[in-house]
Amino acid sequence: MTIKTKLLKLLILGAPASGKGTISSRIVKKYNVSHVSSGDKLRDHIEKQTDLGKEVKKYLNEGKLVPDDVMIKFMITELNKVNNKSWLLDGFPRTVAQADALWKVQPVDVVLNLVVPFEVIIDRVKNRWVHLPSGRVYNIGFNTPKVEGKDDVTGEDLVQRPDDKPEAVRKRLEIYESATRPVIDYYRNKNILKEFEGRTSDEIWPKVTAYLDPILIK
Ligand code: G5P
Ligand code: MG
Repeated sequence: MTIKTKLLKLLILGAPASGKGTISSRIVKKYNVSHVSSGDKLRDHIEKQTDLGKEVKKYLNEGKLVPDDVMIKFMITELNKVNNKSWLLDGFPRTVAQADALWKVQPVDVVLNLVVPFEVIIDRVKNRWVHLPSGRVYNIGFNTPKVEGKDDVTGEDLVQRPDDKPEAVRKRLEIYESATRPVIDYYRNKNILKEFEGRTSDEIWPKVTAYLDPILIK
């Protein structure tokens, strides 16, 4: 049974590896919204070796942010492709300049912020495996793939992300603190921010549904 939902613009924030992708896929399944993940889309361009992929590859590999002008143009185009469906944006905006640009064209309705301790995050990235074409993500011991190194749905190879190397993870956490933390305040000041704390996605998920059910279900 699909749940009838209102058309809304949702956003999920959180540090690298805080579980944005994991919680997003559960939201997509339960509420039938479109997941628009900037990181997944960029990795897909890199994999397909498009012009954009070639331009952004070094930023992703080193854990640095892709310049605002490139990201804003790319993500606003991607959002405009979603028709007549609620969307859930993940990974964008990551700077106040991006948040401002988005607000001017697509003001979001609801912002979820995942708050997970940094020591938990560092542990997770070591065990993360991804299926690049779909963005499906696994973690050994949490959601272990049925066959080691293979995607559950397609049976294709899983890979580790180059930016999950310890040095790149450190860089991503540093950038998160300096550039992305102000984005949380940006939405707090607009009174549309809701924070969810926990050490695991299973602990966070019931809190998310308790909050979203009354907002999203008709
Ligand atoms: P991304 O792709 O947006 P990040 O760094 O923000 O990358 P990431 O790493 O994708 O975020 P996540 O989505 O928050 O993490 O987390 P996840 O993948 O769901 O979970 C992390 C791991 O933990 C997984 O293996 C998952 O299975 C596991 N896990 C989840 N919950 C649990 C649990 O409860 N227990 C356990 N044990 N495991 C669990 O951005 C990547 C790069 O793209 C560029 C930048 O270069 C960026 O570094 N980029 C941008 N640049 C500029 N502006 C933007 N807007 C950009 N967007 C992307
Ligand atoms: Mg992600």
